[in-house]
Amino acid sequence: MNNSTQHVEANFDGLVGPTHNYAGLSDGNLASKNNQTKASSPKLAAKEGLKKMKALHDLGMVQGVIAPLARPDIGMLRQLGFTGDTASVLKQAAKHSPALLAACYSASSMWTANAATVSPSRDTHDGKLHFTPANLINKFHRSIEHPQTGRILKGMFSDANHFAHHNALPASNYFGDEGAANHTRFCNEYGDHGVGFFVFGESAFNGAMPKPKRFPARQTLEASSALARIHGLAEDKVVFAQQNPDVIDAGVFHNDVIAVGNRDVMFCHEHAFLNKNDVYNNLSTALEKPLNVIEVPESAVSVTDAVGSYLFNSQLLSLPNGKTALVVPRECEENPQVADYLQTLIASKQGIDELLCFDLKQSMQNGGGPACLRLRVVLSPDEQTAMNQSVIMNDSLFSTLNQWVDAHYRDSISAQDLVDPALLSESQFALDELTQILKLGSVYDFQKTGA
Ligand code: SUG
Repeated sequence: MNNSTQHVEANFDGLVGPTHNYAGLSDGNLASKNNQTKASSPKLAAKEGLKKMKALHDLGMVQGVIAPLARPDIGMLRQLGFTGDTASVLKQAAKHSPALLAACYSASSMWTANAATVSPSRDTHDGKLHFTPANLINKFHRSIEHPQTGRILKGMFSDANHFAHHNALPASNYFGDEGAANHTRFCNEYGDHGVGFFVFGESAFNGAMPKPKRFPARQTLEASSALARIHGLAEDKVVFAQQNPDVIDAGVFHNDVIAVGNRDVMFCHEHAFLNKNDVYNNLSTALEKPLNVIEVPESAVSVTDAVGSYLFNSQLLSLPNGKTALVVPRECEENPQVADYLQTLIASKQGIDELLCFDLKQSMQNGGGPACLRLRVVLSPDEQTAMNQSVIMNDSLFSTLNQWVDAHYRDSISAQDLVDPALLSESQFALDELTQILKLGSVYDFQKTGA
């Protein structure tokens, strides 16, 4: 039996894929819409992400890598009626539906906060660490992620004595599930029994509950409830809360754009939740101690500035030196209100001791900040030993992955490049090599993806 203080929270970041591009695919995600016509740089994007991973590893955190999905999804394009050889499939899709081609090319799996909901073994009925890949049903380009995501997670956490993998929830709007972006775990020590905090945007079955009017609510109460049941969480250790529909309409498409939690701290905007006082009280009751809520008032940082800077899409980390760090994107330093607020926050010693700032512009331009890029997994020492060691960041993996990116990634991709069959073969070649670097086994079904 492992001691509760020996458990760690590991961050598994999505490695940006070789087809990273901007296509305006996410209604309700303002950055995605605003950068729709920009050229992307897959090489820069992957390197920005790798730098963040390496920096966290250097600080003594357990940091892992999640492989990107194989894109384009030629199998899906064929399923949708495009025929012939691969080049012909790409050409027909580009002619008849550029949006569909872009959707099947999206490197959106990089935002691994949406990969799955994860419940640590200490919280589950059978003492195993549970994973449910998110169905991401609200956006077509994301709804096609979960089968491959599930295979990759199994390639990383394969030991059935320790790890339990579930199928994604049914592919219906009733069960819209966005994974860890709408789920946070609070606890005392990571190895103590924690509280599962599930935040939904609307109820699919109860039409009387409030809903956003302008943009979609991606997570339903019904999905969140099913996840808590499937993972076998104790009822008194689960709290459900509804996102404020007005903030969804202001561009907060996931809860992790307006709130972040770690251990017994929640850093959030005052307008994040409906019935916020009940939410805070319920969390404290389930936690069996007062939750430290660091609530940012609209007068200090408006919801608009929070969405523009991604202040709350930060990582709240317990560093091995005992300090708590907030990992923010560079955009927070560039916004004067947010930068001022952050200085006050650190000086006020409310539970966040230092700031770490990263340039993640390539991901930010598609609406993905530091917190979107990582999936948190609390691991006991035994689970750390049992998992695939080749996905854990260290100096050697950092240098191998940088060389791999240099060898295979393009400097730039625009919409017209998506029809180029060479981009597909370059991506397939790169990912084939990656499965060997990360010892993942055959997680990509290239035949089905048509490469
Ligand atoms: O689902 N963007 C992603 C961003 C996900 C951010 N994740 C979290 N908040 N956890 C999304 O909206 C844009 C793709 C494009 O437009 O090319 C996109 O999918």
